[in-house]
Amino acid sequence: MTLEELRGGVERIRREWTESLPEACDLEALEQLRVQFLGRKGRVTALLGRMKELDLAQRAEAGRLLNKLKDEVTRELEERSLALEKAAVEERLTAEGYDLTLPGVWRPVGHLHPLTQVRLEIEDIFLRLGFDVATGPEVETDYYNFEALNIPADHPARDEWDSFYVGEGQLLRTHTSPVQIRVMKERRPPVRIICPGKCYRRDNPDATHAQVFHQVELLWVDEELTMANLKWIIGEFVGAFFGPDYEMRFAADYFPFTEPSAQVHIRPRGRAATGRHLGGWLEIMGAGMVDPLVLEEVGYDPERYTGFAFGLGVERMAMLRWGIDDIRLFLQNDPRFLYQF
Ligand code: FA5
Repeated sequence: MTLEELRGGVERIRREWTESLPEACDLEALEQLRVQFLGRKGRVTALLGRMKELDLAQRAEAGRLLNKLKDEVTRELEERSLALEKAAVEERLTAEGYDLTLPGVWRPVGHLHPLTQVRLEIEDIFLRLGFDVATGPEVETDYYNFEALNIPADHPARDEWDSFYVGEGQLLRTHTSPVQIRVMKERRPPVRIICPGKCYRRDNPDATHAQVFHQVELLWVDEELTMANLKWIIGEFVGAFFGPDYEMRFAADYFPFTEPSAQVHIRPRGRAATGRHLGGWLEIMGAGMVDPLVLEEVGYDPERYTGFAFGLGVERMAMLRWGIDDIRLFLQNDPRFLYQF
């Protein structure tokens, strides 16, 4: 073979390639064409194989011609392949009847339950004040729920916490106060914790009482703590959570595990009170100075340490914040209620 014959061969292949390419109407036909021209036994490859018949001096020119042909064929093959793929996708979309310009379907995105939002906000306020979060079991023993809190079996105060018993000496905790005992038994003072969690009581359900509700317990034990520190911290907390449109008052109370004891009431005023059914005072927590008997029970020296604690109703906080007049709404999971928060 001469260089001229090779040149002729290149031109012929080029021409035939250009004629055949538009006829390959799908990816399968295109693949056949690729094999026919560029495959192991294809026409370009065959011509490349014949280069050795040329004089050495002519091989460089022949190589240039053949490489150019191969590059062009490869590039055009790729272009055609992309165009065919695109056309195939478009054809499928048309056949399936998709209209990509139609607006999408609105899918509701979930969010945190209002009670979770309130709990997280309460935790946030106390974390900033230097408290840790501690937790305890919901199925408690009589000892932690009552005995260690200075409420022996025959104590009349047990009537306050009508309980769900689940077995001998075991009950669903009626408050988060047992977590105080568990933490104090594990740590030495100073102790500064809050304990959020569920509580269970056989209360008659009404607008402000549920049988399952949430509390956040607070406990601070250190040297030289007084009722003034307790009042200060409650004031800080109520101010941070409710802002200026709410009033707070303390009233005397009794708990066997605190002395003295108090309850805290909150009432919206001004704009916050407008149009609310629940316009009056609502009790949000019980509080007090930890009774020395409780400190002794956990092995703290009551001569050296004092402490204070409170138990806060999370539902009540949410009710006051949003003007919700029935606690049962939180448990019904009605989306018309929940999507408002
Ligand atoms: C207690 O549970 C005490 N453990 C609180 C405490 C802790 C006092 C530490 C002193 C020191 P009380 O039963 O009052 O106290 O409940 C505290 C708060 O929980 C109430 O103010 C109220 O906000 C909420 N609460 C109580 N019972 C219910 C209920 N059935 N439904 C919804 N919230 C309730």
